[in-house]
Amino acid sequence: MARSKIALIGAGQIGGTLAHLAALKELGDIVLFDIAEGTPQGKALDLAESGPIHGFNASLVGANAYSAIAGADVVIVTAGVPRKPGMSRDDLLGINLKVMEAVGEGIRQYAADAFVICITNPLDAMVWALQKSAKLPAQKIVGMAGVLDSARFRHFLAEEFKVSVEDVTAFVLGGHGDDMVPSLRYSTVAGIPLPDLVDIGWTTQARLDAIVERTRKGGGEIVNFLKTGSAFYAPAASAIAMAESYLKDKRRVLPCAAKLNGEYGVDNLYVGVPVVIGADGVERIVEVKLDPTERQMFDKSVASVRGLVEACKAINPALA
Ligand code: A3D
Repeated sequence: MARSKIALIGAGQIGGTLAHLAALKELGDIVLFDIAEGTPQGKALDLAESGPIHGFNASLVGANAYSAIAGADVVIVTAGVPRKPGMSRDDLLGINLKVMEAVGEGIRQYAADAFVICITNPLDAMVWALQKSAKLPAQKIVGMAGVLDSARFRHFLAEEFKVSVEDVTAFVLGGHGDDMVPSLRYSTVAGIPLPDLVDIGWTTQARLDAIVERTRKGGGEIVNFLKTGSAFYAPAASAIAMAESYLKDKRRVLPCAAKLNGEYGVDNLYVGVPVVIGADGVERIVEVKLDPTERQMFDKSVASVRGLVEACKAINPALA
């Protein structure tokens, strides 16, 4: 059986980490693409030279031409600019929209059968624009945000309860912004919902509220530390989990930005919801019942995603 091919569009902080993880996990052969000359080539060679030490079998090449991604099974897109302190994800919209148009054209031409994972911010609007410009079916293109947001939530909860992260599950809905919706009643420790843990005195509602707030601002917390860029280790790990579920037909249930067509009462918009990822891409959108408070928060989050998509359409009416 031929090895899978993984194309990484953008060879920056996340792109390099994606290449490293994909090689360590032997997910397939890897192409790093970037417009910056030398960066993808240098990172690919450096990583390939770590192969004999780790003992992984994967070829790594760097490229500045889209033809190098031809026939890719998975494409992960991080091309664009990240946030600096004081910037919101939305401040990136104009610059990264142009990047998505160029990347979409490259994918359409050379990797139209790939499963595409977008990471570029502002995520929910950029994945929408990328689907439009790449002209891919909605089940073959998703945005990575929920896996990362729920991992942050799980990490904070595990610290709060002093239990293993393995036993904490977390559920996050909505757009990847400060108004994302981390759900307490669908998040658990070994199956015990968080409100029940308040009832048995493991924590308090006020402490959970503070954790929810920290989760919402989790990206900004790291930007403020790093000053010159944004998070990259956990974002890369998140996208690799999604790619692995597709390549190995694992059918994992992961929160992703998926195109909604009526689910959750939303039409024609990419929003974070739980989905099943298998060999056909997004095989199912999981639609849970929201209580009135969750519904209100979800609607607010959807409204801000819709605002960003409208801003994209205003910049480039051809995408509408
Ligand atoms: P960075 O290290 O700057 O890498 C971006 C790379 O994109 C650079 O190497 C650029 O040369 C390259 N690039 C720019 N324009 C193009 C183009 N037209 N074609 C190909 N490559 C291009 O950034 P990063 O890796 O830290 O972050 C990448 C993106 O991910 C940013 O938009 C971040 O905001 C976003 N991000 C999203 C999340 C989510 O959870 C959704 C988390 C963290 C970062």
